[in-house]
Amino acid sequence: MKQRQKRALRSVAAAALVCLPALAGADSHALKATAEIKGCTDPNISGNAKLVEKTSAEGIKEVTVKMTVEGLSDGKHAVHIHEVGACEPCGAAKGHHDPGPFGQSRPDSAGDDVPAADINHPYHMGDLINIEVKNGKGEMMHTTNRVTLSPGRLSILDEDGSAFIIHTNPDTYCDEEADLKKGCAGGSRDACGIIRAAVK
Ligand SMILES: [Cu+2]
Repeated sequence: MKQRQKRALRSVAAAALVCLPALAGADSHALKATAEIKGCTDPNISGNAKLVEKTSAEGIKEVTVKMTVEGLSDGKHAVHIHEVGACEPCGAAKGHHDPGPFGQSRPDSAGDDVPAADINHPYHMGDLINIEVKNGKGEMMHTTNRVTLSPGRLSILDEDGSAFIIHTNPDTYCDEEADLKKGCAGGSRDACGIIRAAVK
């Protein structure tokens, strides 16, 4: 076992000890993170996101994302967790968070003559649901067990961090192979927010 894995396991064990009261329903030990959302180019876009990880009775880690944003165009916009915690420029957030065995973080087959068979979207670990904006205000709440805040393969608080990206268009969820065309995951990037562990 690598030294890094040992350290990670020790920190998980330590966190488990500290969080024992959470098993009795105490909420104060839930792992939390936040993100401040800013427009990629439009300074009138702003918002925030709160993330809370809880462990189900079955031992499954579930992360609930609550997001509010102002200044986007009305309608639905794709929201994903992208693989790098960087927003300047928004392209620095790179592809969709997806630490799985396929490692194919591209959201679509843009530029390919034939859509690649291993494009994972909408099944990247960081793929979320659309946020709907009405009269300039959008709210979204979504619970996923595809990511964790705690250490492990699915963690979005990994070495290079993660960031939310809100896209210009809706995610069509690209459900069929033939749907994996350019833009099916929301197209260009409107807003970005680096996900940071909440300071207690
Ligand atoms: Cu995206």
